[in-house]
Amino acid sequence: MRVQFATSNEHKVAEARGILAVLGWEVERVAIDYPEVRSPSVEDVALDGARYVADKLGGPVIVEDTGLFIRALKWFPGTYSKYVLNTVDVTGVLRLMEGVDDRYAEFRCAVGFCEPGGDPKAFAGAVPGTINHAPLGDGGFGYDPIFITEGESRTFAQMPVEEKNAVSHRRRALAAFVAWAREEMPGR
Ligand code: ITT
Repeated sequence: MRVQFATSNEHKVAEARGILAVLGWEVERVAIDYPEVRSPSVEDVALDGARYVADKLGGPVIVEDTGLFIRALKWFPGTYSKYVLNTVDVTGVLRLMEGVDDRYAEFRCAVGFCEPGGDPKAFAGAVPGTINHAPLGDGGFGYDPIFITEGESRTFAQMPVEEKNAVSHRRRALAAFVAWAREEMPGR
C-alpha cells in the first residue's frame, strides 16, 4: 500500500517512512505547500490542510500537523510551534521555563487524510513527557533536544530514531490512520 504525504519537512517524511514500513505501507513525498488555518487544534489544521491538498493534487493524500504543548505555559507553543522554533528556538522556550517546576509537556500530532471532493478525516496521536532544563542530543529534529518522554531519561534527540518512532506522537497518529485505512479501504 502506498500513500502520498504532503509536507515541507524531510524529517517527518523520513520518520513516517520508518513507521509505515513496519505497517506495510510506502510513503511518497509530495511537494505541495498549503495554508495552515489558525486554530489551537492540530486536528483542525490537519483536516483543513488535507482537504486543500487533495483537491489541488487530484488524488488521496495525507498531511500532518504537530505541536509541542507545554502545560505550565497554558499549552504554548501548540500550533505555533514552527513559528516559535524559527524565531526564539528551543533556547527561547527554555528561558520561558526558567524557575518553572511543572515541566509537563506533550507532543500532539494529527494526520489528516482526504480524497478529492471527499470529507477529510483526522487521526490523533500524543506522547506525554517533560521539558528538560537544557538541550541534549544530536538526533531527531525540532524540539527533540528538550523533550523527554515518560519513563525515559534521554531526550528524543538522544534516542536512536527507531526508538523514538516506536513511541512517538507521529507513530500513534499514523498507526491510527493505518488501522482505519485497513478497515475502510481494504483494496488499497
Ligand atoms: P509541514 O510542511 O508538514 O507542515 P512543518 O515543519 O511546518 O512541516 P509542523 O507545523 O507540523 O511541521 O511542525 C511544527 C513544529 O514542530 C516544527 O518546527 C517542527 O520542527 C516541530 N516538530 C514536528 N514534529 C516534531 C517531532 O517529532 N519532534 C520534535 N519537533 C517536531
